[in-house]
Amino acid sequence: MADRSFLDWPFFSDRHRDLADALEIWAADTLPAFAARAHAENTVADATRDLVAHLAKGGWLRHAVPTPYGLSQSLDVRSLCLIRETLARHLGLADFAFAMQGLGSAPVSMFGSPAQRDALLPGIADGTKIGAFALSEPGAGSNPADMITWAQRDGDQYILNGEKTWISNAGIATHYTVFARTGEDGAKGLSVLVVPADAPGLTVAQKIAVIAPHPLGRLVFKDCRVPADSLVGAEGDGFKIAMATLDTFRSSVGAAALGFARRALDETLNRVNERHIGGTPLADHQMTQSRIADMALSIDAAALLIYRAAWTKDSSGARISREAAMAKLHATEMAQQVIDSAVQLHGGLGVVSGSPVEVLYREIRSLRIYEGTSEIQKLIIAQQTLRNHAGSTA
Ligand code: COS
Repeated sequence: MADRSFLDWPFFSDRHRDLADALEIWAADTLPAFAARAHAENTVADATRDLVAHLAKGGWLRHAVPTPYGLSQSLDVRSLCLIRETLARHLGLADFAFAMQGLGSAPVSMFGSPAQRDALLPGIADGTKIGAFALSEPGAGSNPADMITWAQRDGDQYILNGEKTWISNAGIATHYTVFARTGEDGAKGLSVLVVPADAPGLTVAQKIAVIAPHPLGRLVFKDCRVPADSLVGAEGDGFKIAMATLDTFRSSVGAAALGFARRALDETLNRVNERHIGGTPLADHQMTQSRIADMALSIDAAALLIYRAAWTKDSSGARISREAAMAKLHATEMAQQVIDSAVQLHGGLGVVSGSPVEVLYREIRSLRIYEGTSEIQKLIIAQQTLRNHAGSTA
């Protein structure tokens, strides 16, 4: 059982503690049944659909959308993080299914009109609709301002042409929030539209297989027509909507990494107590203890950064680009190292296909890339730090 003492930290209220406790029980009961299907390429899409349905039935997706369809007036980042951390500790694909419902619908949750919210969010919460966030393109990942997918206004419609890639839930989503250019070059010419999966002219051109199976793919838009009222916010708002969405969700990527790292530490603690070398448990060897200390310390440091960022967003509503970037950067990089130590302390068992730490070793890797690479997080932190310094000395 993972260390739960962090729930006593002042970042949380009783409703967060109750949420974490109830989800822990649900996850332990529900998720083991999904493990085999979740880890195989040919069953992962169906497993994700089923996980969305189960998460909805458990009421957990009501944390992924705001009131009146969800539980908080605006997305409660501490709840998002606690849910992602808990699900990731049990099953990476359950975290993925939850996170994509939130991320895929967030532009509508945060910036949509009442009609757009009514049309999409009840279905996201009850699992009858599946969301996806379509930002990256073959030539525009780290810098969305370079994107070239076009949405051309034509009377009461937009016509989309272009390509999106690395799109999570491609092929199983019912709705894509698609970022596209409606105007001038650069960040100010971008907009967001909600595109149903069955819109004529939209195809899933390729499914992409990755080291830890997830539904992922490439979308092609060829004269894809959607009603003009699919536009979220105003033309030109796209870049800001993307940044605001990522501001809310980046800490939660750190939280998923934290869940993976906590699971790796748990598995390792069991292993080093069971395994004896020269008649003494591995746990009694000082070199083991040195690794355990590093793992425990870096997990707590990451948790502090994540819940600091989440609490700051929830309590002030302000931008948390720097705090979220720190949380994501530190948590994902530390989790990679913690999991590597877990594999090392498991010895040969750590590299057996399908063993828990071997699965974690593959699961963690993409988190250092998606929703902004570690290098991008460093740029955000540095830019903000330099800006703050300039502001304080001006
Ligand atoms: N909320 C609202 N507006 C925001 C914002 C936020 N959280 N963050 C930035 N903006 C606004 C800024 O105020 C600025 O507006 P003005 O031009 O009106 O002043 C505009 O957006 C541009 O901001 P900034 O100059 O800080 O952006 P940069 O071009 O420097 O951004 C980074 C560069 C690297 C931060 C950005 O491109 C980024 O986050 N890239 C990674 C994208 C990513 O995660 N890709 C993965 C795909 S998702 S899986």
